[in-house]
Amino acid sequence: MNLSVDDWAAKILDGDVRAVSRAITAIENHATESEALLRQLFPHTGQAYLTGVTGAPGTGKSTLVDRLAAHYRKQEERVGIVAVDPTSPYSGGAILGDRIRMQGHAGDSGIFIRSMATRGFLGGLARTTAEVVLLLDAAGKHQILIETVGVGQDEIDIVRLADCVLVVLVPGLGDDIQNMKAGLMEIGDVFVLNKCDREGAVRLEEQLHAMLSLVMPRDGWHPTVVRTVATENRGIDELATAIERFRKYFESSGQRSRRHVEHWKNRLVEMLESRLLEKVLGGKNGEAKLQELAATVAARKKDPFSAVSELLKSSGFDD
Ligand SMILES: Nc1nc2c(ncn2[C@@H]2O[C@H](COP(=O)(O)OP(=O)(O)O)[C@@H](O)[C@H]2O)c(=O)[nH]1
Ligand SMILES: [Mg+2]
Repeated sequence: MNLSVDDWAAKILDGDVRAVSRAITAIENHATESEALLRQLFPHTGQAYLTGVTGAPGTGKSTLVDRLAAHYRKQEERVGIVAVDPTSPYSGGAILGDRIRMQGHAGDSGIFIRSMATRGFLGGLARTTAEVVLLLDAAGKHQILIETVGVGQDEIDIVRLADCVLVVLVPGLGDDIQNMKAGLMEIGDVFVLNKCDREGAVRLEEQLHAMLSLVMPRDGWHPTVVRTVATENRGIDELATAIERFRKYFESSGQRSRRHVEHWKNRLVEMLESRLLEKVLGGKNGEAKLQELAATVAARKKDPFSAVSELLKSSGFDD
């Protein structure tokens, strides 16, 4: 396929699967045309509703996403799924597992599923994911589901880009709320207690409510708690309703647009950072230059302040 950026963008706006897939690859490879594409597509974005799904590995995020997707498809909503998982099994064997599980949707052109490769440095994953989400938005997906393991800051940054954040918990396995990452507690708009077919669901729910009562309601919203058994499709309608309620609340209270401004503020800073880094340390000698300067500083032959000034000056910035 040898398309001009204009034709490529037009195909994406049409929801053409191959054009979308190619664009994701371009984004992942940091290819120059991805920026040109996203510039053209940007005015057509902002329509999709983004739901982030996070929680420890094995809590059933993929299963939930799959069931939610099926729920939305029944309502004729087009769905995009972006699965991010920094652990290696996901980008190897588990991708296959996901594909198999998602096979129920094979042949349904209203659903697009992509597992993200976790490569790149300097927080590249959050950026890549955000760009892929823009792309799916432009391609006409109504609902975009973003799955990520809730382990680190990067993952938290990823779900932050969502309009609604689901935090998935499961009973048992010593998986006490007390051990839960504080960061996760703060970002959940809806808490999903999955695997409620297991023992300990009631105890977990009690713990969660106790914990939530201590957390200040964020933007006037008290997080909803929904019980599910994803494998049996139980609680999925209730979950979709909870997401919808949150959406209505957020849209009517003006919080959604405030969240979007906050999001773009962070993104602009990130983009600026990465552009500056690219200017200063990009290119094929960047890594070597950094290594050499770092060694000089570590050996106390130069102070770090002078090292940074030197880098800035060498890239044409006045210090
Ligand atoms: N018993 C039970 N198992 C579930 C439930 N939801 C998912 N599972 C299983 O838990 C395992 C991990 O699910 P997966 O969706 O891959 O979790 P993820 O790592 O969070 O994406 C799989 O074997 C699922 O079949 C549930 O509600 N009950
Ligand atoms: Mg998964």
